[in-house]
Amino acid sequence: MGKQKFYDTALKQERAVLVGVIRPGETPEETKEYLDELAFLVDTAGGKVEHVFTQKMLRPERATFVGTGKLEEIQAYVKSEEIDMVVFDDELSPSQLRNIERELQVKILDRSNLILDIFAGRAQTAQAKTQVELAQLQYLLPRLTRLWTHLERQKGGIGMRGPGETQIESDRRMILEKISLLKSRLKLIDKQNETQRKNRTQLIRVALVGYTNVGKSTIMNMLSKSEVFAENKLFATLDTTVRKVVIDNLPFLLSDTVGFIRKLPHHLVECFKSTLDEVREADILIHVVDVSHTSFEDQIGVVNETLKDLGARDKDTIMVFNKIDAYVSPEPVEEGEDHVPFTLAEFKKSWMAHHNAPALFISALHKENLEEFKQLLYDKVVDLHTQRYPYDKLLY
Ligand SMILES: Nc1nc2c(ncn2[C@@H]2O[C@H](COP(=O)(O)OP(=O)(O)OP(=O)(O)O)[C@@H](O)[C@H]2O)c(=O)[nH]1
Ligand SMILES: [Mg+2]
Repeated sequence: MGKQKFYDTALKQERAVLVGVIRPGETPEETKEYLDELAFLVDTAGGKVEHVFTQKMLRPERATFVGTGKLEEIQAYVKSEEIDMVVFDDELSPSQLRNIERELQVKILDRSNLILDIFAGRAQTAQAKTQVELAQLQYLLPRLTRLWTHLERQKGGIGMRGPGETQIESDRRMILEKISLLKSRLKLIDKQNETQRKNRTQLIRVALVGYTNVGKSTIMNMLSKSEVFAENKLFATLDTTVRKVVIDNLPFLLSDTVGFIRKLPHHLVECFKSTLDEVREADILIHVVDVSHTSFEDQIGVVNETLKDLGARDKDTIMVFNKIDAYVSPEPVEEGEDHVPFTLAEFKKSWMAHHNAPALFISALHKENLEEFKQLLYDKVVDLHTQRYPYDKLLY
């Protein structure tokens, strides 16, 4: 697997601080999880997290997201430590963004535009590029005024209002035109893809789904001997890849798609719906879980919710608990002992094995228990294939 240089490391690495609000009822572990994930996103985007600010609040402040005192604290830190950007864990409203930017005088990002930025850097095909650009413009549109207030401040207020508004208006018109252009381009691409999919006859379609970074592409590569880009960064995969896989003379189609994440920006989900057609139209889903991740249970929940959004929740599903090599038990088995890795037998006895769907425990990286996985997949595909094409010679 070739490692791809994603961002130009010759550029100075941007120094970031994170800001999160702790809501009532949230445990310290949950808060840590959320902010660790945000830090991983910053890392994926090429930045370096220097500090994390949190504030306990019932709900974020309407004007500045965090309270005035906290904002002053952040401001002092940003100044003294020469911070380049401040990243908020939730989507900021256009006015929050404007107010915070005025106070802090550095680049302000929220979770949504951080994810959009990563997506923009990852997109390879025309389809993904168009989808990301569309989502970015839709994100930008209500926030246009912010750009203009900068100029206003520099040039002084009186007499600027008129030309200012005109400028915003023409920018907005340009963006709206671009949005409709991108939408029609996407429609065309969708049509082409649909025709392509229709042409794939008589093959059962299996889709790998799961949270980002759980090992979907690694499994795809292992099963199909292909070379899909996989690495320990979020959203390594944006474009859907479909491969013909053969197990014991039985061919079927396997697709690898974009990973899901908590609080995925709404526009992005909308724009990526067509990429996710493979999931929506699949016969069988392989729901991959990174069992070594401390919040893998939450991740399963996020994936199930996203599948529900896509209308794909009720499909035949195989749960694959991956990365068993990296799993350590949450509690010491015996007093005084350290956390120990689970054995395969222990996994099979755990609650995970008694999920509603058939469950499997593997390590894609160490090629552990793959035979059982292949066998289960094979059985499922044969079942469906015989139901659907009872007279097909292929299987006899
Ligand atoms: N320890 C361990 N690491 C694994 C295993 N399978 C995959 N990984 C690693 O997990 C990281 C993510 O793997 P990918 O296959 O890129 O994950 P993905 O689900 O395709 O991720 P996105 O495309 O970003 O959503 C890589 O660094 C893999 O080497 C495993 O069984 N054990
Ligand atoms: Mg991937």
